[in-house]
Amino acid sequence: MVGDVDGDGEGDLLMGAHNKDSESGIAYIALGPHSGTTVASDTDVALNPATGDYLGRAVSAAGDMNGDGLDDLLIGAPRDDAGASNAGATYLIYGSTTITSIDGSYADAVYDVVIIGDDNDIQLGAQIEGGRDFDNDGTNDLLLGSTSYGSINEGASFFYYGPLSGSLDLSDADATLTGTSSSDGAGEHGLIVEDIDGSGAGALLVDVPGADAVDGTSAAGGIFLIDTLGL
Ligand SMILES: [Ca+2]
Ligand SMILES: [Ca+2]
Ligand SMILES: [Ca+2]
Ligand SMILES: [Ca+2]
Repeated sequence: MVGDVDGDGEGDLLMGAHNKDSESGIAYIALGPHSGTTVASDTDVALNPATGDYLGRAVSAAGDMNGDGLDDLLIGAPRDDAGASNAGATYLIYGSTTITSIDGSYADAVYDVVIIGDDNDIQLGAQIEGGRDFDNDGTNDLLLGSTSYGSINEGASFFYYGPLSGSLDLSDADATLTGTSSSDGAGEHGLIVEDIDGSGAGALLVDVPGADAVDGTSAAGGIFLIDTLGL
């Protein structure tokens, strides 16, 4: 569920099918109310990929990022080539009472904000966490992960404070959390924990499956909690 995207008071669904059409992928929006069985052909909006983009590998609720009262959508296309070959892209699409008007469009033609990867094969958009407010300022924030980022595939997570606008890349991230050794895979999963006590800072949980343990065990894996970004 991604909240109410079209403002009718009913919860809506966002789904990705990244293997469709030889791994080009597709993303579906199914507007509520929901009952019984809905098949892909019944959805209200289907967004098309560029060839081979792996569209919909990750999708996430964004919450209301632009303050218009409608919930917004995050869709990943990790093999998009806008920044570099298979560098990937993450699209933010604002909710709209006329969201069905984009049915059949290409995702890269209808996004409101895009974050693009800028190095070959880092596949930005394979891990997306949105819809939560890290710093309790009333606007949700965004955490993206790339397990193959870096010269030794150490991986990284990229954190952005909302609101977002325009075309962004990795250099626009407000914080970058990188792995330290080969094949750490930092960024495989990430979670934003909201600032529930009003201290001004929540926490980030970043999964680093290849991290070495403190006792020296190689690639034991670990979940890292980051509660200050030093910003
Ligand atoms: Ca709705
Ligand atoms: Ca909105
Ligand atoms: Ca590609
Ligand atoms: Ca925030």
